[in-house]
Amino acid sequence: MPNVENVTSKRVMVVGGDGYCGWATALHLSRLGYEITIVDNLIRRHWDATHLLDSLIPIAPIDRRIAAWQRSSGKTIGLQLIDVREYAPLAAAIESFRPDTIVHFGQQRSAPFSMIDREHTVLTQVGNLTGTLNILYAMRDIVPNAHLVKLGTMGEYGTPNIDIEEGYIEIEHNGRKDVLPYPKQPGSFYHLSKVHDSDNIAFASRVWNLRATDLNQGVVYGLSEETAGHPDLANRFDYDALFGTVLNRFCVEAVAGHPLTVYGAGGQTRSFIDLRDTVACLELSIANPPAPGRLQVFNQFTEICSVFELAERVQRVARARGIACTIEHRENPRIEREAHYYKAKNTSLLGLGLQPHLLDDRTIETMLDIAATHRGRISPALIPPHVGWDARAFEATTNDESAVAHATS
Ligand code: NAD
Ligand code: USQ
Repeated sequence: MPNVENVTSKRVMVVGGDGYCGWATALHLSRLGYEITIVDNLIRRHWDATHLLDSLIPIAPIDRRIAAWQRSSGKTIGLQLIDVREYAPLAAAIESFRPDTIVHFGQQRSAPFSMIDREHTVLTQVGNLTGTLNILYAMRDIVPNAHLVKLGTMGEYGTPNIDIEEGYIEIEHNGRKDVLPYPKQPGSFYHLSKVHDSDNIAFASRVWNLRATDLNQGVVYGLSEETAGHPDLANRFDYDALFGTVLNRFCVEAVAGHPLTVYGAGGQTRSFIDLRDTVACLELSIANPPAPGRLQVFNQFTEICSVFELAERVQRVARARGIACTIEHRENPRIEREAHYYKAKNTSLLGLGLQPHLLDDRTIETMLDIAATHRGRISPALIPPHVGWDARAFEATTNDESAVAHATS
């Protein structure tokens, strides 16, 4: 456990601190003794309402969450209801709080949401890039020694037929060598927004001598410890087809008696991380800022697994608990490789001391228990995917019942 007295960063601004990763991180850092201010415009709650979605676990309004944390921990968390796409309020918040670290989770983070239509693509890319650019300018002009810890994503790399390095790769070309940014081939307009962000942050770090860390995080699952103490501290748990991530979805589907929705063949291989490790990675990244001028990149995941293997693991654990559980290969709404090479490096955070919570049966059981506890809130209508990467082709196939795939036991 790091002692906050020994690290230079004490004031941390958590942008997106009302969200899944952000709320868990804010509480974790607050418990460790960091002074925390959350910046959030609560737009994710608005998007949920607009798309008729709801977190499986009910979440309290942000002011009640913060009050509950103060009662249970004795610690205060500041709150600024600010949209980081607006420069003036963001600059004022940074001027008054003067953070040592700005952790940036505050973006539109769903790949399917970004592929709904032109408006959602523009909203995702313009919104995500604008927020990051505003933060970079505010750092340059107000807190040039602060450290930006920015959430990127493993999906920035795509699925190349060579090993994935951490941000940079040494290339020899025509007899000369250089260490260059790793090539990016992301799979959605959302993932592309993270690639553009990475380039913008690398450039700003270089020309303005800023300190920044890009955390290329894998798919997150589960819950962290600090949110367990009181219902008002509870974290969101998304299982719907827009924002739900794959393992959270499979666990809810198993409990709901819905076949596990493997898209296509299921050979899509991805990197994964438990939310308990996400908060630990944030703690380690904050404590280990880079020298100014060069973007530091960490791959933030603990294991690699195909979607079908994941479904089989959930099915095995569910069946052992007496839950009848089937796996369904659905028409894939995404355009992505369903069988491919995948090997990615994640040694930096392990080298800094990360002790991973690997996905074991106990963790899956805990997630099935969460789903069972909130069974009455599961809406089966939220499970089937309804956004396709090629909308016209996807609508044509999903309207044809015979094309929606078969169940396997
Ligand atoms: P989330 O949707 O639960 O939370 C995002 C939060 O940011 C919300 O509270 C939202 O209101 C806020 N926000 C969005 N736009 C904002 C703006 N313009 N101004 C202020 N606040 C804004 O998302 P999450 O799952 O917690 O993800 C957090 C970050 O981590 C995202 O950047 C995401 O890309 C990245 N990430 C998430 C995962 C995952 O599996 N959840 C995996 C890899 C990377
Ligand atoms: N998938 C299924 N069935 C489902 C849901 C998903 O087979 O019911 C498949 C998808 O086709 C995909 C994989 O599972 O191949 C992962 O999908 P996901 O929705 O869990 O994750 P993704 O869209 O990549 O996005 C999530 C977060 C995003 C984050 C990303 C990390 O929403 O914010 O950036 O995970 S990563 O994938 O490493 O880029």
